[in-house]
Amino acid sequence: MRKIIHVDMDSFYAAIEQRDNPDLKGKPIAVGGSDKARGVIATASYEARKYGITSALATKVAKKKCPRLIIVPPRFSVYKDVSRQIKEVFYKYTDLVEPLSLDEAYLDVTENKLDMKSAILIARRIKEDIEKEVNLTASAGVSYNKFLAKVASDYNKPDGLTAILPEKAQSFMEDLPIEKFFGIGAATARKMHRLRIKKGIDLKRMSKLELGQHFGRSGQFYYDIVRGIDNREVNPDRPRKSVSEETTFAEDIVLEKEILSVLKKQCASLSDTLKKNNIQGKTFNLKVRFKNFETITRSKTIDFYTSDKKHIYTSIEKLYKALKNEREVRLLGVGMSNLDTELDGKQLSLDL
Ligand code: DCP
Ligand code: MG
Repeated sequence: MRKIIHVDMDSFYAAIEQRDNPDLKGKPIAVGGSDKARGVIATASYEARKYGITSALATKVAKKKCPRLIIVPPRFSVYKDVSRQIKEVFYKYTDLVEPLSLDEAYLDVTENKLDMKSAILIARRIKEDIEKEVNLTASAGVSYNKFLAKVASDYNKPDGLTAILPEKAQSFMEDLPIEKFFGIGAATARKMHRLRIKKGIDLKRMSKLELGQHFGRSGQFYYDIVRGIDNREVNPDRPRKSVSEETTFAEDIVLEKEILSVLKKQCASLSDTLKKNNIQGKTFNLKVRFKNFETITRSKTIDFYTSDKKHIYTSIEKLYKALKNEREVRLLGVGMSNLDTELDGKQLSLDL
């Protein structure tokens, strides 16, 4: 099961304007074009949202809803800089980062650079790092797929942190009002209301066929997501630097035969992942953690790229044997770095 985090900054453009101009703090403001130039609102501060000011609303209409609304012209280069800074925070934890816009991204932290087990803890750290780095708040959602993580980040905005655990996903989705489903826009929500679909549970009562008849191909998507099914992968926007597999044992192991058999399985699985993603590598990495948590790593670089499981295992086996280890082992990991990332996703697989 994967661990996915979705991070979304709170009232992004407006929060930056309030951060940089103390006069705007605590006030209803909106970033956008002026009413005289037929402008529209890009986003509004949470103080302004109470008056019904939302993205894409005509500034003229917004001013009517809230006469003391302060309109601030956008400063896109500043927003881009902040966006770069928050991405650097994400990359501290994983290279599997898929930005959706300047202010939000999916992260796959199933394996992460800090070896942290709890995705909720990572999400909390990311929120703290962002606050420290750029002095703004973000909301985060944690779950086992993209859809649920996205719904979760939106659930308790601003400054929220919501996790949807696997055992809670069904009831969470059943209770969720359908307009809160990411991907169901206002028009679809109205159509669903006409069909008496108000919450996830109503959607769940519809068969795949019925949903298909009413909503076409999207119907199939709705059928899956209301059941917490979403197999989309996090597509990183920059090439991966390494791929790895690791296992922590319930009970420490010491027999070389047993250790080598685990490493062999890990190499096979690593080779599968590499092939599936069309990646090859030149550097093999072995990681061993002992009973006392002491961790060592060993690597070997060869002069050609490979994803072949025999090549990988031969090197890993040599690296392990060279340790002449006699201590109890609690974790084993194998990985490849120095990747031929030119291939990453760009070339068709040659599986025949
Ligand atoms: N944006 C825009 N026009 C839109 C929607 C958004 O220009 N129709 C811009 C302004 C937002 C930014 O993109 O600040 C991020 O969009 P979000 O949907 O994440 O909205 P906010 O971050 O502003 O608010 P929230 O706290 O709801 O995420
Ligand atoms: Mg946002």
